[in-house]
Amino acid sequence: MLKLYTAPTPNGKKPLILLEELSLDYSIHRVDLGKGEQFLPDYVALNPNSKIPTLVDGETEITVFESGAILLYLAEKTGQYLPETPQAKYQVIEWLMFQMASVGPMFGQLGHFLNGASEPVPYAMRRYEQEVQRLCRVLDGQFQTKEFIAGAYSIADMAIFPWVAAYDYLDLPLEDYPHLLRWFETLQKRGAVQQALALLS
Ligand SMILES: N[C@@H](CCC(=O)N[C@@H](CS)C(=O)NCC(=O)O)C(=O)O
Repeated sequence: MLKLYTAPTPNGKKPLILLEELSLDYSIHRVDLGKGEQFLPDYVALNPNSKIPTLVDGETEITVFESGAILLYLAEKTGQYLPETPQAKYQVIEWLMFQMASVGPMFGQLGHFLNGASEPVPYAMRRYEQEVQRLCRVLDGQFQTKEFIAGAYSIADMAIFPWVAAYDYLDLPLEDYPHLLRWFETLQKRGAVQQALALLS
């Protein structure tokens, strides 16, 4: 049995989308971030960084933290959503890394300075807004010629989707990026994506 420790945040939704796409048998263990449950010793033993998500695979007794690593683990375990041929596989991995290193941190910081900062910091708001806009242009350019981020639907799309889905919270005018919007609406219509979002709502 797979156990997913998660919460209703963009990073927390990524592995849920994959679990739903794979129709795997799994259970959800909600970590209440507001109550600081991510800092409890039992949880820190699973995830030394005190963040969600974390996956525990009871079959292999492997524990994986970092959402990108969880996506790779499940894709490799099942042989799905990560191509086998090296060129196609590394195209997925490069966009997954792009999400983990750029989209997640920059969108996250913009969300913080727009909605969560204890005082307004105009410089930080401007800096992260510009960087998020730049990243959206990169995504828009890729979706101009590709149906999905690395060609076929993959774990890289599942990693990017929850951050783009936070467009409202980020004051992000998605209509300025027509190809990104087309991709977003395609994913939004997938049953597994809708099911994953509903599970945490
Ligand atoms: N790079 C990590 C980031 C995880 C992360 O930042 N999780 C946030 C929620 S989206 C969290 O657990 N925050 C709780 C805290 O910072 O105390 C991943 O992708 O798994």
